[in-house]
Amino acid sequence: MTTTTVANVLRSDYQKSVASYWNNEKDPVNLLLGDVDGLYHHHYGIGDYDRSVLEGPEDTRDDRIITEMHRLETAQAKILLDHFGDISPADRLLDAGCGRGGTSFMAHQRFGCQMDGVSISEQQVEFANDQARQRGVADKVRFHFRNMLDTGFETGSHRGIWNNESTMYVDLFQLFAEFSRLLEYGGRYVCITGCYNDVTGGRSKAVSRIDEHYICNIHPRSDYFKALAANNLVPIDVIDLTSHTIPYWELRAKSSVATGIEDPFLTAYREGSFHYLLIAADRV
Ligand code: GPP
Ligand code: MG
Repeated sequence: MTTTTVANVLRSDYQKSVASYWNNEKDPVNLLLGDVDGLYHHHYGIGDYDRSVLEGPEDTRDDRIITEMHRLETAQAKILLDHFGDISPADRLLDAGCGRGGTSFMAHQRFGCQMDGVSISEQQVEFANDQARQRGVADKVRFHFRNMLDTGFETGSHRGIWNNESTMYVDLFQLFAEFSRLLEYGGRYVCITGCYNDVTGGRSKAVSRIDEHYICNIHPRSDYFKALAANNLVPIDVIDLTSHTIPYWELRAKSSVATGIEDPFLTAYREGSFHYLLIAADRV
């Protein structure tokens, strides 16, 4: 890919509608949390929250809740990055569906590696590149307006790739075919995702409400493993994070930045129709 124009990045009306959603997204649930320390995330949190944030002086309570939610979201990204093992400054990593870049900056800080992030939202790419300039890392951390199904990067160019809650926008077979092409032999793929439970049956009502809210298409758990196997990606770790993300949603439901999607997440997780899963796989 030599030029990135709207026409060759956004290939379908569906992709255009997803791009439009993210180009217009300015929700305090993401911006106020990002303002805490300048890492802007588009994913959820992991771990228990400090119950004391719900007590104490009322005038500072909401700020303390927001800071605590942000801490849990950063902990989630840390767990994702923990699964890359040793990454050196010479290695190149790809953040597929990078949002405003939070996880990419954490990876660069930790590994000193070269980072590429791709998003089909021009606003997110611009925001993330501004952040890279402000942080003085724009020579090493670059965000591109590109489609993760067809990135235009060279074959075998990346040591690791992740999706932090972005796989529900794409066909997994197409996605993993592209990642299989991009990863060097022995390269690592990691994703954290919400997927529905094959065992309880099809998409539950709560899962459908999540799909509708984000204009996404949550996949069944089984699809991940079929699509990985079809593309020479061999799982090494599969971790069910469901019980670890429920506290985040409970806290978020009590915060001033709740968006209304908290109940469907809590219902879906508690009824067992939906899992919060981490998958790590190696390219063979
Ligand atoms: C958005 O994060 C995440 C998604 C659109 C993926 C859906 C995730 C699943 C696990 C199904 P965000 O931080 O932008 O969302 P919000 O604005 O609700 O915080
Ligand atoms: Mg968020």
